[in-house]
Amino acid sequence: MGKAKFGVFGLAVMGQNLARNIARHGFPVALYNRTGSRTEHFVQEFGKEGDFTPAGSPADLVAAIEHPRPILLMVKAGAPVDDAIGELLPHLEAGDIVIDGGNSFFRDTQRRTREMEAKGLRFIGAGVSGGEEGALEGPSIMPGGTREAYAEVEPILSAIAAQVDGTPCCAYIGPDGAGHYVKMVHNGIEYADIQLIAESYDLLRHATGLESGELADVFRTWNEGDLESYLIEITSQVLAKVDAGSGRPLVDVILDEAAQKGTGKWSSQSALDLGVPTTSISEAVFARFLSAEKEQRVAASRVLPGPNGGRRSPETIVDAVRDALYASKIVAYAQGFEQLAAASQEEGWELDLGTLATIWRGGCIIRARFLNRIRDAYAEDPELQNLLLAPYFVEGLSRCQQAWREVAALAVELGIPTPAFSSALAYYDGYRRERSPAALIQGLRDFFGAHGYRRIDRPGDFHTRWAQDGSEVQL
Ligand code: NBP
Repeated sequence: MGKAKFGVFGLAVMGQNLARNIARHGFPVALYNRTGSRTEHFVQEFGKEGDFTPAGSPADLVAAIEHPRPILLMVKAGAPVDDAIGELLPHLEAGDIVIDGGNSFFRDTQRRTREMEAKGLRFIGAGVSGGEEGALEGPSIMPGGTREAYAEVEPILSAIAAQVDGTPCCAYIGPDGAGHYVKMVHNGIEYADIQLIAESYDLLRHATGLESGELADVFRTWNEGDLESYLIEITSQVLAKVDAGSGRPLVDVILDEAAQKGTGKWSSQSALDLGVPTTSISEAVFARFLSAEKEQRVAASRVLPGPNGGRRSPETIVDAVRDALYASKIVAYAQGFEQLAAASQEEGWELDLGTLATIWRGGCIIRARFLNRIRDAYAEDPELQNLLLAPYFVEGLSRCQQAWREVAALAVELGIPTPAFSSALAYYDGYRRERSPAALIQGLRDFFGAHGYRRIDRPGDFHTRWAQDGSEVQL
């Protein structure tokens, strides 16, 4: 038997399914996992699906693969990635390519790239989206590294990726940490998308009294229009699910504390560093934090008053909530893409935003009809500053903005928190504002801190002696 063409290190859910996907496409795969029983279990369960070579040690894994060796790491992000690289290093040879397919922090990827290249090895930081099912059936893959290293693994990555209209959902992203950065912002957008869906559900549930099964039908209908997407589709499925034990909708017996693994938080932290207002993503992260304060919320619910209820008929608000969701979603994506453009500029990555929209159309969690429109918007105007300004989205926002306002006002009136809807609307109104109140902010900063200000009628920096004679000095 010949040597394997590819190695997979780490056989938890993602590694297993990617290994099976690669083998199903005809590439012989060598396998290794720190805990050997996982490898044995894999071979028993799936060994017949393809040409697999199980390895009992990192040395055996390396020996089983044809040089130059592409080895995919699918281990927990953080220290385990460094541990895995450390175990492989003594056995690797110049030219071998280690691909980190986990959700690694992009700064770690930049460091690992430097360390590996200093040893004559090549490193690809690849974001992989699509969860368990995507890994097996076709994920969206976002590889960052050198172009020549990518060219060597491209045939395998493109083959196993999801395909939309004959185009693989995998493309070269940029140098070093670019792939993991893009995956991080993808996840940030996913947080915002999910939060907006949760707010739509909450508002409809409490304002109209519709039951989960009825709301499942609402989302199913929404999935036939502009909102068509994987997340809307599975929302309808989650809402329709009845708990076998209690007979109640499953969503009603799930504890209302949202967990997170960190990519949304990283995305917000990076946006703050870059000075990009990704309010929708940050509100989504904060909303998860607030949800996790369950005990406090239960206590506060008995003390802090809210408004006096009030119901609306579904006929009056279902379409309005759909429009508010669509408009807010446009803002969330516009903010995410603005962050990607800013990071690209800062890091010198030369990200192609249209390509990102293209490879997110399939395989990944935020896959949606909408991404075709984002791809088209960048194709029509590669210099587009903000997606809100693309003609297609201007039309959508114009159509939805009135309902959006009514929904935000209704949420306030009924005391239903909609931080993502409301902040997206505030961003929209702030962005389309020719003159903002920042003039007063500058005046205040100059008053208490002599920080200076610029004028609209003359060039230069100025300071006013506010507390003295009120005279102006040019700085
Ligand atoms: P996990 O993130 O749960 O990691 C488990 C794997 O890491 C096991 O193979 C485990 O080996 C290995 N590992 C650990 Br933990 N510490 C190690 C160490 N010090 N040295 C070597 N191996 C070590 O697996 P996953 O859910 O399959 O995810 C893999 C990566 O893909 C993660 O970065 C994750 O964030 C990312 N990702 C996950 C999803 C998803 O839907 N789950 C989607 C997209 C991306 P062991 O068996 O010996 O403990």
